[in-house]
Amino acid sequence: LTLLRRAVHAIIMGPPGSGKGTVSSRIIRDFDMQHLSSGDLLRAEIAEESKYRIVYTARRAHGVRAKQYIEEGKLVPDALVVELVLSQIQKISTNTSWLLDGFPRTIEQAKELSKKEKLDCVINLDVPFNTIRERLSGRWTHLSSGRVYNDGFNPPKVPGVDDITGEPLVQRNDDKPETVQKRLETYQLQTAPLLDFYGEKGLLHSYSGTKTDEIWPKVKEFLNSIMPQGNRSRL
Ligand code: G5P
Ligand code: MG
Repeated sequence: LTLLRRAVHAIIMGPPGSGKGTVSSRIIRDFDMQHLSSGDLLRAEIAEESKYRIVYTARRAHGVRAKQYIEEGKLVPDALVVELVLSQIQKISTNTSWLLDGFPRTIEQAKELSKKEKLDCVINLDVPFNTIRERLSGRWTHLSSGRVYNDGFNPPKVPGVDDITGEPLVQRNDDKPETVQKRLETYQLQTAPLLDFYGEKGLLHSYSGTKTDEIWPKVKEFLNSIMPQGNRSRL
């Protein structure tokens, strides 16, 4: 007898630097979900295209178009991100649960997503902007996996080096203080309205705090309530 489990479709949102990537890595460690981060997808496209230098005209060159917006702390145009993320979701099998990180980020993107997919919940990380400004100056990222570290909070075992692959860590171009400020303004203007949008649909689960270690147990408790035993396929 096979126990049928229903795939869960979740979103994790919050201002830049609120801990979406950090909490997502704990979620996929403990729950059987596939993580899709729109920022990681965009950065992967940029890295791929700059590696080959030549952008084939047949390719859509998402990365080339996205790069400038990201470096200015602006949102990449809806049409580009929607296509990129929805095409990745479609590659995930229908009985696999997924967690979208950083998408949707505008009402328009949320409407496009809702035309294609049913959502179960939206986890919102509500972290004060001052806490965020401090954190992002100390962030180190492993670009190809999206793993993040922080000088004080979760430093890599060897400074400047990813724990798993041994590859070098970098500071993201958009973590400069002036770009962080711009990203926070963009969030306030274009993304914060989604809180009402999902709140009205009864999907929003908000967690406030200044420390991921305090927020995480509450997120985990909530996910346990909708995915008993971590939703592992063999129960
Ligand atoms: P991204 O890549 O989605 P943001 O700006 O939304 O970028 P970001 O910066 O990736 O979000 P995060 O994932 O929320 O932040 O946070 P994180 O990386 O886990 O944690 C931040 C730092 O704090 C890390 O160093 C971590 O170790 C540390 N930390 C975590 N918890 C704690 C704690 O408790 N204490 C301390 N001291 N430190 C802690 O998007 C990038 C760009 O891509 C484009 C946009 O241009 C965007 O600006 N983009 C889109 N454009 C349009 N539409 C979309 N849907 C788009 N998605 C991406
Ligand atoms: Mg992130």
